[in-house]
Amino acid sequence: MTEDQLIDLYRTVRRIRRVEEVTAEIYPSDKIKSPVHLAIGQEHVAAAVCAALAEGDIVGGSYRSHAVYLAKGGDLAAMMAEMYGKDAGCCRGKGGSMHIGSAAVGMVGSSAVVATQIPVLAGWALALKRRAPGRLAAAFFGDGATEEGCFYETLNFAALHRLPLLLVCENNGYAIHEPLTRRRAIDDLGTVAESLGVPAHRVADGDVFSLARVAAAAVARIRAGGGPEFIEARVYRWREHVGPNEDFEQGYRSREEAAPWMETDQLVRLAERVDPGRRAVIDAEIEAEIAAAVAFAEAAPVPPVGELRSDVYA
Ligand SMILES: Cc1ncc(C[n+]2csc(CCOP(=O)(O)OP(=O)(O)O)c2C)c(N)n1
Ligand SMILES: [Mg+2]
Repeated sequence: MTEDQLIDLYRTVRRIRRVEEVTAEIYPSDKIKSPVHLAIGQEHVAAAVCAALAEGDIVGGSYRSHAVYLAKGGDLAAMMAEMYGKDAGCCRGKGGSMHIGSAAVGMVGSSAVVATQIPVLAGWALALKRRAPGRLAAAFFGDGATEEGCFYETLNFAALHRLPLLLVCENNGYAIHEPLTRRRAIDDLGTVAESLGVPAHRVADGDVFSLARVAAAAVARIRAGGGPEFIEARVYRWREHVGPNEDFEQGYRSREEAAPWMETDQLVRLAERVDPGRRAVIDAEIEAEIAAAVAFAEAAPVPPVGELRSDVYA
């Protein structure tokens, strides 16, 4: 990784972390008009993967997609306005946190229906294969998504047709409150992908540098026509499934279980490698950008009533 790539990656992860921490602070005020699923603790996956992507590549994710949107270059003020339900939001205030997207940066959208982004991104991969060889689509999803039928159907189809599709599984070990160990007999999700003909790579400790390396290599092979690949990044969700708080008192998981993941915070590991002076400048720029985005969202008007039925298909 070059010095510039390291600094970019630090900036991206730090920016996402701080955006979500500020989102969590604002949330109790009820100014944010949709539920928030925070990626705090696992935001480096989207950052490391998107660092390997180009502008013309397409991404999409689940309801937990602030990181994907921001890492792909999505406008922060438009995302904040979206969460506030404002007309200036990236989806005109009609999607909210769970359904962010931006055609301008190739983020086709996020779906709250578990795993449904996977076939949608495969459709994009098919279109790109036919119309824009060399470009690819990347689907971001959780471990729970690998239990849905459309996951298997899509991987089979993608492998058969050698689609330029990168499958990124953010395995945080839980689907809401249910641990992976109570849902599957095996915990190596890559073997599931491989059984369908999709080469798989596992980053078992979620290490951001390994992830960046694995993602860059997979992206290069996919661009060259090698067909779909699957990356399983083992990570940990620091906050509750949905909402701004910690949830270690709820009884389904413990702070002790979280501790090793927090001790190896990938943001800190990145920060340690960046010159402190340089870091201070970046951090200040991020804080200023976030403050401006929040002010923008607060001041922006809600959509006019006449807009109620526009862009609504059913
Ligand atoms: C098809 C479908 N079934 C169930 C739900 C309810 N649900 C919402 S989030 C979730 C857990 C998904 O877990 P995972 O894919 O691991 O993602 P994570 O929240 O951990 O990022 C479930 C079951 C849903 N939204 N869609
Ligand atoms: Mg999960």
